[in-house]
Amino acid sequence: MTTVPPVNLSNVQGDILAGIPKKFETTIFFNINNDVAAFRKHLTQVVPLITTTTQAKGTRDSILQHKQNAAAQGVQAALLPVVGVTLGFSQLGLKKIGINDSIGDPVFEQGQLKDAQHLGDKGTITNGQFTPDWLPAFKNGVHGVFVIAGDSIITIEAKIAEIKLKLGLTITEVFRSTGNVRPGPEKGHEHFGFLDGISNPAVKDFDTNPLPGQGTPVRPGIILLGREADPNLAARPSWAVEGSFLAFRYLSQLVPEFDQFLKKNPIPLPGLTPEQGSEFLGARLVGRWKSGAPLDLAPLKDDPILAADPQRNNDFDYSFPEDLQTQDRCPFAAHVRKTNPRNDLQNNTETRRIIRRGIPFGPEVTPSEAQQGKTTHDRGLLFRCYQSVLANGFQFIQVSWANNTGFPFGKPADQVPGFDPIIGQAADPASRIMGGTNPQNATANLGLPAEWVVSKGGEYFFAPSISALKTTFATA
Ligand code: N7H
Repeated sequence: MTTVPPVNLSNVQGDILAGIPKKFETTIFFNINNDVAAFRKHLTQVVPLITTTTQAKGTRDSILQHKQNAAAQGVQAALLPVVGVTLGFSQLGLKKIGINDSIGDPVFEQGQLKDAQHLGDKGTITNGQFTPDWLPAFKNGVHGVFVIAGDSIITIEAKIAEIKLKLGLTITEVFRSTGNVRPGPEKGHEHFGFLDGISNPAVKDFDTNPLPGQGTPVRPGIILLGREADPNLAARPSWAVEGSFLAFRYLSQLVPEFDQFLKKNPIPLPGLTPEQGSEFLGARLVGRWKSGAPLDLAPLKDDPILAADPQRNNDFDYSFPEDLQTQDRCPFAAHVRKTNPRNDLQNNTETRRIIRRGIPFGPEVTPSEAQQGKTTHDRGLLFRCYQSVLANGFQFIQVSWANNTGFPFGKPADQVPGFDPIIGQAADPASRIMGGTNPQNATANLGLPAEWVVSKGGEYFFAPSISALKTTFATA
C-alpha cells in the first residue's frame, strides 16, 4: 500500500482550509486571450500573490492577537488591512492553457452549464436543448476566476490593479461581483437574516483543535485531490495534487417575498404572538434561529447565548432519543439537516462534506421592497464550496438531498420530509412542499409557493496548488 504524504499547508491555497478573513470580497471571472504563452509567462508574477494556507492561518492568528491586545487595553480593535487572493480555472480554462490530461472528475470536465438542468436550475428547452435562466457570463463560459477578499474595497481594488498590471492584456474580465459582510448587527448573517458560516468540517492535518460538534476531522482527501482518502486518488495527474474543486454559484435571494411568506404562515403554537410564530417558522425552515442557535438544542425558543458560544453552537447530531423518528425539535427537511444530516445517516457521511466560503452581495432590503413584499434590487449569496469530488459534494447535496423530497430516508411513512425550503429546486414548482414545520402536527405539509433562492449561474473551477501554478500553469 502506498502511503500518501500529509498536506503541505504552504502549497494549498489559503481559501480552502483556512479561509481568508474578509469584510468585502470581489469575484472576477475572466477569459484568457489568444496569446496563451504570454498569459502563462505573466502568470509567473501573479503566483506569489496567491494566498497560501500558512499565510491565511497566520493572518487569522494576527487578527485574533490584535483583538485580544485591544480588549486588554479596553479599546475597540481597529480593522487590520488584510487581503488574500484565490485563483481557479474551469475545464475550458485548462483546455485553453493546453492542459489536456483528465483530472479525474467528470462533473468538473463537463462544466456547470451542462449540469444546470440536473441541478434543478430553471430555464427553457428549445429543440431539445436546455438553456438555463443564467447571467450571460456563465452561459458563455469563462476560463478562470480570481477571488480577492479583504478588509476594504480600497485594499481589494489595489490588489486587483496589481494583478491586472502583471497580467496586462493577456486576460479579459468577463464579469465581476462584489460582496460584503452585512452592516451592524447583521454582521455574519446572510440576507434572510440567519447567522452563517458556523458549521464547516474540521480537516485532518490542518484543524488540530476541532470544535465540539465538528466530530472526527475529515481526512484531507475529501477536500484536496491526491491526499489521504481522495476517492479518485489513482486517477489524479501529479499536477492536480493538493488542489481542490471550487463550486461557485451566483444565488439571488428573494428576501421580501420570503419575509411575506413567514408573515402569512406563523406557526400557531399556543402562547406565541403572530410575530413569534413567523420567527419560529423561519427557524423551522433553516434548522437554526436567526441568532445561529440550532433547533436541535433550542427547539422552542431562541437562545442567543448558546448561539454565540462556539463550544456549543454546533454540538448536536439529531440523536436525542426522540430525534431520529420525530420532527419535534427540527424538521427532517430543515436546510441544515438536509445538507448535513449528521446522525440521520447511519453510514458515514465523510465523503459528503464540503467546506463553504462565500459572502452576501447586494444592498439591504429597502423600506419600499419590504412594504410591497417584492424584490427590486438583486441581492443574495456568492456561494462557493470546496471538495475533491464534485459528484460527492456540492452536486450530491443539491440534487440527491436538497431537491429530493424523500430525503432523509427511513422516517415515519406518514411524514414525507419534503424539499429543502432554502435551496431545494423542483422541476414542477407545484410539488414544492415541506413536512413537519408545525411540531404539533408533524404529518401536515406546508406548500412552498416560491423558490426564494434563485440560481443565476455558476461554474466549477479547479483551485490548483501553489507548486502546480508555478510549474504546470505558469511558464518562465
Ligand atoms: Fe446553506 N440560510 O441562510 O438559510 N446555510 N445556504 N447551502 N448550508 C447554512 O451552519 C443558506 C447553500 C449548507 O453542517 C446555514 O454555517 C442560504 C448551498 C451546508 O449543519 C444557513 C443559501 C449549499 C451547511 C444557510 C445557502 C448549502 C449550510 C447555517 C443560499 C450546498 C452546514 C449556518 C442563498 C449545496 C450544515 C452554518 C451543517 C448551513 C443558509 C446555500 C449547504 C443559515 C441562504 C447551495 C452543508
